[in-house]
Amino acid sequence: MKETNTLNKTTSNSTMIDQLMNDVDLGLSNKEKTLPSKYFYDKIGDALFVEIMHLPEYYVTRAEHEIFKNQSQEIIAALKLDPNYYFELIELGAGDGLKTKELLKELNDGNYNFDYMPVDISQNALDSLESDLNEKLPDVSIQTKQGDYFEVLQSLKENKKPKVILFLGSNIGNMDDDIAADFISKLSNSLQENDKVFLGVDLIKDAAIVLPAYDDSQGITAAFNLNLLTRINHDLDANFDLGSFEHRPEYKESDGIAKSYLVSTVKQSVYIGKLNKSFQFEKNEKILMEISRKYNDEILNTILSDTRFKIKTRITDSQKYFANYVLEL
Ligand code: AVJ
Repeated sequence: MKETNTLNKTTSNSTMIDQLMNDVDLGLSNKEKTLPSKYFYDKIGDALFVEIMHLPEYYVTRAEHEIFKNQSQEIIAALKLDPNYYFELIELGAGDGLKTKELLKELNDGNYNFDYMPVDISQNALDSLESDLNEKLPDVSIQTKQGDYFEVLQSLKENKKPKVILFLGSNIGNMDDDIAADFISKLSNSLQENDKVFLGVDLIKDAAIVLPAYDDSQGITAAFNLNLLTRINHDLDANFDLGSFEHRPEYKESDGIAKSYLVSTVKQSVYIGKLNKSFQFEKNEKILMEISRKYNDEILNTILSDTRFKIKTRITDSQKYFANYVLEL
């Protein structure tokens, strides 16, 4: 049975701009300037991220894709799915759904009874995912929802249908540990006893592997970061000079956190029309654009410690670069 629903957008365009205004003002007024990475994903950002996922240096997607391709039966078993029982398969930050499609195909072939509900900040990404799935897996029922992760928590509580939540791609890594713990705790309080979470995280490893993933030789990741300045220029009538900001990622295995900065190469002032405000940049002053946290069992257990979740199992790729954890209440 196929069912589509495009009417349940949670964020209209104007409130998205209002939020962007507010977040940019806050971030650039901070002593250590920062901009929220969730705004990377406009039309150009979505396309650049698809390119990132195919970069030779960006092992993250490939490692998780390998798990979904080679171990989909293990995933289904670990989640204790049963063709006789209905569930909602809800994916937070679905993007292009590349890995999920492997699982959807397996579930479809096995006659599992479910609805697929991808959530994403980008309506554009959801539209392409929906038409792609309608073409490739026409029997899978899909209902898309636009919004950020926190916005979907409320809607999870609204029905008591059995749920499997997919939170893949190390998307959780964009949150610092306190925010991740708060989010996971709220998520656990939105679910019922037998619901499951399938959480994909990038594992802590050598800087020689992690750093190039955020500093590719073709400069796609640099363009991805700079594109947020272009978006702010466009959406908030700002005058960032893209030629005077340089992409600089940092990662130390001892922290386990990759950080992407844009560095102002000159002392300069940037005017943001919609805020009617100027922001001063010293030469070499940095804007923190994104954190990409890497994990191990201990870090994940700390994040889970104040939540109702327990780690049930973990599945890794052949190189042990990436792990998918089953979390249970
Ligand atoms: C989609 C958040 C998992 O942090 O690795 C990739 C985003 N940024 N290259 C990541 C990203 C730069 C990605 N996540």
